[in-house]
Amino acid sequence: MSNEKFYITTPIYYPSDKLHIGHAYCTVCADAMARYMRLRGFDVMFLTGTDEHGQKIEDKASAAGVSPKEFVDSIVEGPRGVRDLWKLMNISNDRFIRTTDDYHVAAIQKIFRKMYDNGDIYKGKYVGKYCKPCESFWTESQLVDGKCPDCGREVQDAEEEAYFFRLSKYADRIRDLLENTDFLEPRSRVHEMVNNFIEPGLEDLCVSRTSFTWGIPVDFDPGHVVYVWIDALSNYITALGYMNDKYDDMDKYWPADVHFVGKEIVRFHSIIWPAMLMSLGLPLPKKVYGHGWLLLDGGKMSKSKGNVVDPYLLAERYGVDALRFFLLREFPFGSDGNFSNEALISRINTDLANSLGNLVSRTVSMVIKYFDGRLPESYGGQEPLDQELTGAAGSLRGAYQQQMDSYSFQSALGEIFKVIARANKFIDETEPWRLAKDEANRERLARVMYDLLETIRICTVLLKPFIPDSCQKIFGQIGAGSLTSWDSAGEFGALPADTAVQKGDVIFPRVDMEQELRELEKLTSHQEENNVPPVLPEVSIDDFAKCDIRVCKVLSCENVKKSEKLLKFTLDDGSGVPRQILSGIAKYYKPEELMGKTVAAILNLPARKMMGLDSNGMLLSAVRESGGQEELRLIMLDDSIPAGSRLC
Ligand code: ME8
Repeated sequence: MSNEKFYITTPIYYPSDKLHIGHAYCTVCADAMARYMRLRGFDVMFLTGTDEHGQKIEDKASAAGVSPKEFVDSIVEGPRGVRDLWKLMNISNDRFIRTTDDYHVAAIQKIFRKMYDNGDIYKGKYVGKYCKPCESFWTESQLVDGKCPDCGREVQDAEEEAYFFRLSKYADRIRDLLENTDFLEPRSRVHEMVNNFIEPGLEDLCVSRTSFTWGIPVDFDPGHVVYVWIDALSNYITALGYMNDKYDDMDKYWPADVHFVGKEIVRFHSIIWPAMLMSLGLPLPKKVYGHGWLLLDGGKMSKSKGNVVDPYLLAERYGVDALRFFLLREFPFGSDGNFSNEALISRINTDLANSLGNLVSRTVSMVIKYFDGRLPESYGGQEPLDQELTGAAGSLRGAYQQQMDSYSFQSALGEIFKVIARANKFIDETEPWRLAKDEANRERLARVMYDLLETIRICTVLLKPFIPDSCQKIFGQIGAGSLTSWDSAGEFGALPADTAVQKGDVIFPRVDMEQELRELEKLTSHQEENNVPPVLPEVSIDDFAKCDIRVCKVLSCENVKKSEKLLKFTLDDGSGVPRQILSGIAKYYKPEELMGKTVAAILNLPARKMMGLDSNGMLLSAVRESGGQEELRLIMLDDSIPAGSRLC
């Protein structure tokens, strides 16, 4: 057993929407890696979590009519939220960080101050462009065709007093790190970083905002909140106890052995993150691995395109291990891959049901049939055919380790399935059913069965990081007992001679491709139609009763000058004094359509100023996203209800 440590992280997910299969991809890969290192005897720390601040969340929460914290709570902790998804996918993370956790918030304030005190953060003026969906600042020269270089969307002008991080100071060290070490993999990503970001000259980075409040306040200048990427990247150290007392694992686990990240956030992890660590005087992570994307019909899966694939649906239908296996077996980790239901079902059928499942069930059935479930103690010697199989199984661990150590999950599985294919062929070649006809072949038959069971055992030990639950079932069926360790997979012949097997359920049922494709089609379109956000955490009836929601009549409605969004309403709320409310619904209604209508408004919200005008309350509307578009309708009530009536 080694006591060496291994610290692995996933990106922390942005809980602006429910996670999709693309998000599950990286976490499943990281989980396989963490389990593999544990199998090897390493002391593993596997961290994942959620990145919960920023303007996008603030906007989404306000559209949903809840506070940002309530909004993120519902997606992180709520039913079918982030935590539930990781539980479902059998993710074995040791720690889960939320950037709204108190210890993280306090640590970020200290980290910011430390970089300010050492002169790496200074106050200046930000003039540039901002991409709201990516929460990224860009200079004019970094834009591609005037648009965000990451996502290709429109950017907006931004100018304000802000704090800056002296990224430029670290340009040479970062270039050296990228070009002369194997810090960033795959290597193709190095050229991308150097050509696109280092060559044009690294500029200082704007690291605070004043235009919204949902972030961690700079404690010595509270109008500013810390730029969300400074907050998010630091999770990798705050979750170990850096600048906080919640944990005390920095010495033990830092630096990270590997950060797994999607390719679009490699820039943050391979340029900004090492520069921050240099500024803090901390060692750098050993590696950043930028994996590819799961594509759907050739494009990135994203909620705004309305083309996401729901991992719940697939895991519940085919089993968690089948889904995990597909993600790890089908796509090379460093490149993009196209997701399709056909590919998923075909993998389940060929590799799991036909190759592995069949090998296990045929072998176990034969041991039961020919030896009443228990092998004898003495066998005949090995023949060349046996040696071919046992040689392949005996050397599998080495080939597998080489692939796993370079994060080539697909190839590691490829090595295992070569041996499984060899074992299935071995059954056809040795024809145990013919051997069984003659008592004189009993020792030969026992040898064949033993070779098969032992091959299955070795393959199953090495499959544990990928399909852990199924492996336990296979171990149970082949009578592996406690012989499931890494050491036991290094040599052929560890299984005791008189091993006993047990018939069990079919581990990987075959899937009817045609029928399933039809079903999935139906289910997915049904899901799209019902694309409703999660239910928020409960509130008490007393809290609800504090909301004063009234029936109002629209006395007048007009556009607000210079605003594309706002309509100005004058309402009869039954009090006899006209009430003015501004509402951002100009995109959905023409003012004349709303004259005289009976609507609902919450009256006891704090007054707000918008475009210099007072707004005293909020009109209630129904909001829904469909195909990436937001649809909104005002709540209209029966005209016979008098103004001023309370809704309860
Ligand atoms: O980027 N295929 O969060 P996020 C593969 N909060 N990976 C995909 C994918 C797809 N179709 N779609 C998304 C963030 N991902 C930040 C991280 S870390 C300090 C902060 C991956 O929820 C994506 O590449 O937008 C990224 O690595 C991860 O999901 C989280 O994305």
